[in-house]
Amino acid sequence: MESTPMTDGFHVMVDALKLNGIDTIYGVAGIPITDLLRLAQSEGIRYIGFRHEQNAGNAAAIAGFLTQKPGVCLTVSGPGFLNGLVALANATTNCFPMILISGSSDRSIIDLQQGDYEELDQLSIAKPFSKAAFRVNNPEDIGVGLARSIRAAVSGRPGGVYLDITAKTLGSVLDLKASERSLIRPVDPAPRQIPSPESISRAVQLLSGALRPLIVLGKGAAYAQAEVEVKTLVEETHIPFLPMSMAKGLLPDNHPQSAAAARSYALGNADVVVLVGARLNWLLSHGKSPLWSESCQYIQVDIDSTEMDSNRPIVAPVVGDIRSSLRALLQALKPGSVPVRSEWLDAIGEKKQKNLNRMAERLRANPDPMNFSSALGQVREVLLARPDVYVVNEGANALDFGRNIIDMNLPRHRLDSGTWGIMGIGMGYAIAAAVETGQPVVAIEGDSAFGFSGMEIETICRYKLPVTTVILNNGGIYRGDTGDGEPSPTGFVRDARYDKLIEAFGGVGYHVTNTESLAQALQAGLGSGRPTLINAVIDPTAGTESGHIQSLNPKSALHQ
Ligand code: ADP
Ligand code: TZD
Ligand code: MG
Repeated sequence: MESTPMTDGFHVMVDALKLNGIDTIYGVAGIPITDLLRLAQSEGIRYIGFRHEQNAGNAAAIAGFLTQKPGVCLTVSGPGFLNGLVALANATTNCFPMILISGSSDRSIIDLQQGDYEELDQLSIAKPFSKAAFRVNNPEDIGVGLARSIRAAVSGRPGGVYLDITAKTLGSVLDLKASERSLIRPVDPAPRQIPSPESISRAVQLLSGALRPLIVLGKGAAYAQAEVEVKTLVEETHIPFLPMSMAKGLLPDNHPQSAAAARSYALGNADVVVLVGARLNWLLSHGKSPLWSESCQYIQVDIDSTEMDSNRPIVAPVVGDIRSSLRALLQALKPGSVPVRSEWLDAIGEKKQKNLNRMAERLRANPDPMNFSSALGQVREVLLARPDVYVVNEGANALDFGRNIIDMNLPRHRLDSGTWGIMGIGMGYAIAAAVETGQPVVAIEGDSAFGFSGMEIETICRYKLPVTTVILNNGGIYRGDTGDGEPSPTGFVRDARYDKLIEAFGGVGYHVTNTESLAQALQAGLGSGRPTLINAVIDPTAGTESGHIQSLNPKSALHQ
């Protein structure tokens, strides 16, 4: 008698991933997923193995941001899952589509709390940190589980999805025919969402009465790949624009209508603001004074209707996907329906020039030791000639100075701490940017920020990725210690040689103490395409506590 061809959960999972065009997986191996990773690799899926799940998860999340396809991270059960959870939560917070797939131990043991290897009720734990969470208990349900995860990750407001797959499911056998029938490739998982005509009329009406209009571009517009629509809107209406940090490059930072160098002036004086894929959260002072005028009125373009009125009343909510919404808006705007207010443009232009001159002066100064401006001034010069380079940036001063000093020319080329202001995204984001795009990456890192994911330098060397990490090393969180005695809560080892770390794994390290050698090392790193780490020594007294967000830092009233 002929036997029925059989397969197992491992194979079904790999087939489901392949069917859905998942060509790269980020993760850390172990029970019960090791064989899954081996099989995926042998079936042509690229597997990037990390040293810690949080970094693998961050890589998956930013892959999702870059590609509009959910980035996939695979982790082991219990602690491996928990390590990945911060990245899942960060993806959800930032609206990046990712799927965290974790193996899990035996349900019956977990539910009776009988103490299994890496036992944890993962599904319940993941729920509050994810946009959606599912568990697959049978191999024939893997197809449904992955299809629902993909839809949840990319439809509407994107986010992190948790998919729990039990060890038993992976190991179970099933009929090959049944397995083939069970696979699903979701049709149109992120459908266009056309805004209502009334919402467009309301927006046009508000804009036509504006005296000092402003467009604020957020990373939602970058994710939506709306650069063509954004450019048309900005250039046809002559409205000045302000990019949030990860929206830099949607239009080049040197665009004449950019109000970035006159940020406070533009926000403080605008009377009608169009928010395009940007939330009025802490990064925009919740729309409140003194940054904003009390009388400012908002048009908000967002795919998530519940975002409206979250901080300030939204007079003209436009709920839809950004590309469709901007197209509808452009169609409704007749030539001249937004009057050009030259006084407004001139005032912004004047303020901008003053601030740019001031910055140029700071960038030109060449103090010894280097400070943030002088070091980043060199990085800026080198990168001006390399718009193709992806820039990753985290830290406090290293982040705030980096955002202002480094100009971007292309969309989605700046990846940073984002909505949470989180440390630890650096190496994960850098690795995924290199893997997903094949382009060179420069990671501009505070020395503290780097430490959160620094061990992935080995991963960068192992996969020979074209990543140059520049550590702005001021010897601590915000600043370094200068006295003797017990280390302060913010200080690290003085004169730390981070450049030697990368040498342990065969990469190239530079220790630089002046601007000239910093520029040379960066050129060399970019030119070689080899894993490079530049330890740039910064004056330990150069930074300010909490960088540019000191106002958010409560201080003890009794201490001083
Ligand atoms: P930023 O930090 O740059 O200000 P946010 O992360 O606060 O940006 O805001 C991004 C917004 O973009 C979110 O409210 C999200 O719902 C929205 N968004 C994401 N993708 C789309 C899309 N395709 N169309 C419309 N809105 C989107
Ligand atoms: N932990 C996490 C996960 N995220 C955080 N944001 C912090 C801690 C607190 N924090 C900041 O907000 S910035 C920062 C920490 C620890 C590091 C600042 O030091 P740095 O940058 O060396 O990276 P500068 O250039 O010295 O300011
Ligand atoms: Mg530091």
